[in-house]
Parts: sequence; C-alpha cells; structure tokens
Amino acid sequence: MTHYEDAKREYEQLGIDPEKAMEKLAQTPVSMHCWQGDDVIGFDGSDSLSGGIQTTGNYPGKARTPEELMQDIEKVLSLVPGKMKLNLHASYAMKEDDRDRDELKPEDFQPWIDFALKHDMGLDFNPTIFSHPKAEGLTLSSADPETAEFWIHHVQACIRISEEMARQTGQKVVMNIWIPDGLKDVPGSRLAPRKRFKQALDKILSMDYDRDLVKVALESKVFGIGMESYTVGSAEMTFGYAIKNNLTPLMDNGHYHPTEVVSDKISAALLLADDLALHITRPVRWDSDHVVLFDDETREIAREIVRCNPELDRVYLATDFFDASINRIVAWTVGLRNVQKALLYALLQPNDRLEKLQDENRFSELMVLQEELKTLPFEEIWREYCRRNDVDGSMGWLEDVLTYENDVLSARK
Ligand code: RNT
Ligand code: ZN
Repeated sequence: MTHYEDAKREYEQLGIDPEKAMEKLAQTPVSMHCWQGDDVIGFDGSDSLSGGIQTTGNYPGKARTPEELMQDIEKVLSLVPGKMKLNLHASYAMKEDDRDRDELKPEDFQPWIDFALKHDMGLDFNPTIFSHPKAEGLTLSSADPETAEFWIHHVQACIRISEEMARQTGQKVVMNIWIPDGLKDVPGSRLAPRKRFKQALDKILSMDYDRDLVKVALESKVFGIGMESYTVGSAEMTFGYAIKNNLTPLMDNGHYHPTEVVSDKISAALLLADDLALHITRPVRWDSDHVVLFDDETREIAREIVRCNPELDRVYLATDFFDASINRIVAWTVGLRNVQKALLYALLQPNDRLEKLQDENRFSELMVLQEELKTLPFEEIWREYCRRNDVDGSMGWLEDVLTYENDVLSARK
C-alpha cells in the first residue's frame, strides 16, 4: 500500500474524496502574473516603477526582454502543477514603433497570444496606469481632461486587446482596472476625484464590447506609497461601482486595513456579485507583495472560495506579488505552488459537516474537528497530485532552478 492510499483512506473516513478534490483542482485555472519576472517594469520604455507600488531587492538575473521573460515563465510552468492562465499588463506590449499606450493594438500582443496557445493557457489582461509620464498625478480621476481622456483611451484599447485574446484562446479574459490615484495628505475634496473616476468609468464602458469574452474587473486599494491619506478607488467605490454596473469586483488581499481579511469578504461578495476576482499576495505590515506562503490566511481564503462556490466557476484567481530580493523563478514557483496547495487543502475539507456543527451550536466539536483537520496527511495527497502532473512534489524542484540560475540567469548582466 502506498502512502497515498493510506492518506486517502484517512480522508475517506471523514467523508472526503481526494480523487474528486484532485479532479476539481485540475480544472481550476490560476492566473500567473507575468510581472514577478522583471520587477513590474515591462517593455514599453519605463525603467522604474511608479504608482505607489514598490519592488525591493536587486537579485541578479531579471528578465530584460520578452524572450527572456517567456523563457522564465516556461521554467516556472514546468515546476507548478495544475491549470494556468497568464496574466499580462499592457506595458508588456511587443511593438517596434513608439505609439503610446492609448494606441495599443491587439497585434502588439500577438507573440504573447501565440505563447499562450503554445502552452494551452488562457490569458488575462491589465491596463497599465502607472510608470508613465501621464501618471505622475491623478489618472482616470485627473482634473485635467486631456490626461483623463488619454487613460480612458488606454483602457478602451485594452478592452479591444482583451477581446482578441479571448477570441484566439477560446477562454474568457479578465481585464482588471487598477488606478494608483490618491493623495499623500488630507484631501481638500474626497468627492471630486471619485466623481471624475466614476465619469471616466462610465465613458469607458459606453463602448460596445463582448461581455461574454471580456470580464472587466475593478480593483480597490486602501493606500499606496505617497498616497497614504486617500485613494480614489477605495473598497466601497470600486465594489459599489462594480455591482451597480455588472462588472467583477477584484479584491487584493494586500489592499485592506491590516486586521481586515479577504477570507471574510468572499461570502458577502459572492452573495451580491455574479462573480469575484482575487489577487493573491502576502502583505507583511503593509501592501508589501511578498511571495505567497502556505499560511493561515491563504488557506482560509481558499477554504472560503471552495465553501462559497464549490463549482469554483465564479471566482477568478490570480497571483500578484513581486520580490526582487530572491531568485525570481523561486519566488514565482513557491507562490504559485502555494496557491495550488491551498486550493487542494480547501477541497479536502468536510464543509457540510462543519456547517452543520455550527448550525447545531456544537462549538466544542467544531473546534476539535477543525484542529484535527490541520494535521491530516495532506502532504501525501499533494505529492500524489504533483506526481500525476509530472512535477516534483517535495523540494527537489529547487535543484532544477539553481541549475537554471547557473546556466541561464547568471549570464544576464
Ligand atoms: C497594486 C495592485 C495591482 C498591481 C499590478 C501590477 O497595488 O495590486 O494589482 O500590483 O497591477
Ligand atoms: Zn493587485
């Protein structure tokens, strides 16, 4: 009898079917963010990051060209089990001329679409409303009509690009709008920029696009570096706008006050919205975008996703972290494996039983069972899942990355 079969029996005694869990996980895409590989720089001319977000560290070997980034993504894909999508930012356009972001076209992403097709992946997309001369102050909420107009055109161009990506890949594209707009110090008006943001969104959405192909999402944020006192796209602003306009709210778990948790928000969101997009990250004291770990909150987020949407079809999962202080392939791989791990863990919970214990006020039993669940032989199921996906289930993959660092990354100066 293998370790897996022993473990499986233990789960079965609790009424949980590990085979079903693995099957479900294999059908659930996780969208891999492209920006861990080059510290969120992109290929459209910017050489530093703005918008109140920050990478720290100077680990050698970052991708300098689209080809290098693709090569690195391929490496990561070979080390992570499960179904993936690729999440691109508009700043990763591959174009020869100097058209600005308001004039981007689907062709500028054809090599990425081909890359996705080659790897049997869907795509997700993001307008890049930072790291640009027109993003030094407010963007979509700017009081300068020309600036606001520029970004409106950029987002509309991104909707067209997303449509084309969806057509070619045959999979829906989640296109997420995040603006860095905010103020360092006490606002003179909180209302005026939000009003302009709302008008800009209305204008963007007045265009015709295929809502079956493109899911427009709106991401909130509580503060950024240099925007400590106010953000235009606060939680209420974006969630409310999304619900009212049939968009998809997006929650990034780094974007709330430190004692708030996204795991507690998922049930409410899924009761009120048709669907929900998530950016999975790890905030350490602030929105620091550390690599996702297999920690309590990541597991709790996954448990809520599974409990509130057992079909897993109304939640779009994406990663969003960027650590430049360690090997970037390691960062990506650890974070993505941990998202997969947390989902598998969540799919192995006796949710009906937990709910029943709660409803019957049997709180002692509820506590004991939840504690017991933490130490079931989960590792054996994870290893089996990895085995079936031809990836290393323990830490053997690290050797592989260190060889890659030696052979490939160290040659990038
Ligand atoms: C920033 C947001 C946003 C970005 C990416 C690069 O705080 O989380 O999602 O991280 O778009
Ligand atoms: Zn995010």
